[in-house]
Amino acid sequence: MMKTSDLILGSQDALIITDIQNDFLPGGALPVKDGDLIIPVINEYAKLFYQANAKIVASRDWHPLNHMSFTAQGGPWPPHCVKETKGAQFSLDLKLPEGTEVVSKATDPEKEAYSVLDGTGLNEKLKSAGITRIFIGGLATDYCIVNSVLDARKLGFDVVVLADAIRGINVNPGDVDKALETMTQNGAVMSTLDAFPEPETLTGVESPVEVTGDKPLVQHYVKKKARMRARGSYKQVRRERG
Ligand code: VGL
Ligand code: ZN
Repeated sequence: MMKTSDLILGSQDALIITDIQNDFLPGGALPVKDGDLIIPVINEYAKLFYQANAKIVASRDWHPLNHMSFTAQGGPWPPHCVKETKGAQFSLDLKLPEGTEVVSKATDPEKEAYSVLDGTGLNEKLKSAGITRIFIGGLATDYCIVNSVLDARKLGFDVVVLADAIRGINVNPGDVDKALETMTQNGAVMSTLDAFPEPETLTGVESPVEVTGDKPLVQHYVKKKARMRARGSYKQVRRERG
């Protein structure tokens, strides 16, 4: 676990939220047990990182209908996260701040890609934004998370795994424990929300304003004046349709 003093966030940090999509949640095509329980925790992290002017990335598994990972093509998984379907949409409970970068992965029918850094262009984007440290949470520990963490370490990022914001599949018992061990052995460190320094006091918290149709779902949080930036209040990104 990390010391609080090492967890002061800034613009060199990125939060990567992986695959909080309907199909990976209870009721979905490939549900991760208790996957929904991490969503409120991830929302808290998103607020914290937004206030710190850190970069926020949300990945989505985004498969073509004939993806090689599906059983019909001889793969291990039932069809899931087929692009532009309801199952591939982010959970409505996930509150993504305005400015969140959405990254689609495993879009090539011929190739599995669990890592958010595999063929997505994200490495280049993070590097050119001056990001040196990534914090990662989401689904699933034993696939997306572990593979993303290993890639991130190879690419030279410091990596913090948000241990209270991940859940795994455990196709074989012990897969999640093995993934955690692999990540730490490769230099990732674990942390939890309570280890982070207190966030700035919010001066004007309002309820989210939900708008149907093509308008964004907006969350207004006014940052403290001293930390105000041009982009202004906390807003939730618009969701993809379809
Ligand atoms: C994933 C199973 C199937 C993941 C993707 O990214 O964690 N897991 N497809
Ligand atoms: Zn997949």
